[in-house]
Amino acid sequence: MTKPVTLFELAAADPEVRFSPHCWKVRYALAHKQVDAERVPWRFTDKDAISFSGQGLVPVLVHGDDVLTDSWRIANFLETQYPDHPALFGDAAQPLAEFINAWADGALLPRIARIILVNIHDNLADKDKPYFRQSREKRFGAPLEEVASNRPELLKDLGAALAPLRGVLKSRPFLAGEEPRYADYSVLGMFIWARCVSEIELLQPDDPVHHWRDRLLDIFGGLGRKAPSIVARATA
Ligand SMILES: N[C@@H](CCC(=O)N[C@@H](CS)C(=O)NCC(=O)O)C(=O)O
Repeated sequence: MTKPVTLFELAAADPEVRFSPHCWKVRYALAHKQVDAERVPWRFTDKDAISFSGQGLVPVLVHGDDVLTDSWRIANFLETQYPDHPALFGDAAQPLAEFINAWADGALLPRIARIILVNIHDNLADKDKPYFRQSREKRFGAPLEEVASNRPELLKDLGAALAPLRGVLKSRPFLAGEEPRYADYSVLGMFIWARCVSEIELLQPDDPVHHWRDRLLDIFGGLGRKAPSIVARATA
């Protein structure tokens, strides 16, 4: 019997705009595993709604009686729970996917955050704005507008940080090889995050990373490309 699955996802003022990179990793992991989930919008300040998980961050996945937090742990849980569904990690690649996930979180997330912080703020529900401003200004040590002020420099820095990914994608279509797996989704989450809340284009059109992102936006019936966003884009 299939178990009921619920995913709590970070939402902007528009509840359809679900922009968290970590939640997107889980959306892709669920799609890859062919597991349906009820998706519940959650706001930064709705801490009570997920207090049952023992912490205050999303994604939170409720799977039958199990409550899971942290996208990496959720991916591992899904892989174990659904061994007969398409493999998220494949062969012995799980430790490598863990590294990629850590690289995306450590090297890409803070760089992209600096670029889109103000856009995120402006698209939050009003009740979330003071919390976001205060917590992120503390984290980045400056007013949001100041953190994002030198955008050309920040984009250049992001471009340089993407060099390892760019190199790999010159010789294969996906990080995981011929087919996409969790390693790809953990990096893609960062780009969908930006796409949901900002018009800023992070990648040059001729960048192999741009083409890789396009391929991933189109899989699973255009899951990423069709993601509700504050920006009106062609989805075809
Ligand atoms: N390592 C966690 C990170 C989760 C995380 O930082 N989630 C953010 C949304 S992207 C959050 O819930 N933030 C709530 C807050 O800042 O209060 C994961 O991979 O799931």
